[in-house]
Amino acid sequence: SALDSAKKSAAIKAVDLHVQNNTVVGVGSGSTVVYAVERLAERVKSEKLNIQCIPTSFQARQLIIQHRLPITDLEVNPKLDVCIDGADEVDCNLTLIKGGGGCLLQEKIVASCSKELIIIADYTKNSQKLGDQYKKGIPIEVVPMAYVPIKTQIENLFGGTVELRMAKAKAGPVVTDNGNFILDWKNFQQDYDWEDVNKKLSLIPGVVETGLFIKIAKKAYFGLADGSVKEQV
Ligand code: DER
Repeated sequence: SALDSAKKSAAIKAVDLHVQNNTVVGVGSGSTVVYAVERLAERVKSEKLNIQCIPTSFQARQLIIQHRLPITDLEVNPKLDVCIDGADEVDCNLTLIKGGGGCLLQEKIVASCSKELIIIADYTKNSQKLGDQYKKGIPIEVVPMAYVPIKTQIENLFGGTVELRMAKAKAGPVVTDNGNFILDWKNFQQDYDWEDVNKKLSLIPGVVETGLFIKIAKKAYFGLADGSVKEQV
């Protein structure tokens, strides 16, 4: 599909421009990153590249292992050269919504340990303001016992509606790789000062991490329907 070829072209561009010999690369989560891991495996094989990969989820871990790429972790490599990851939406300031795949906590941790976070996405993620195209809400990872008071607190402080993310292939709520729940904050005001909102959200007891990535991403590559790639810095 046009969307898949858009994802693939963004992924190839990012891997080819940001990964070289001896790079320690953070591997993000979601569907776009699959193309990046495939490109990494291709280049390791053809160029005999020596790289090490750090996963940001069980899914990323499986991808790295399936492609027989060298795997490491933050204990051994607490500083990475680059993290390549997807996003649910990117605004004009390179502020991201992440967590659509429920992996935001480890994604943000690994991104914070990387010299640069490079975002790869298809054209549907390229917005002016958060909320223009992505309607599933801002994901917030929370300690399960506190999800109701946190939901109430967010709605009282900032408006909108907060929903507990329910699983599709399992009865009950989604449980993250870290044993937590995800709240999705929908119908939020689009002209918020996201840095201020993010700080206030993070201070609510029981909030583990938010899907707002502010001043973290260095660059975004958007694959377009015609196979070309648009860059945003
Ligand atoms: O959960 C995440 O943050 C992922 O990066 C995800 O949002 C991107 O998913 P996609 O590449 O499948 O659109």
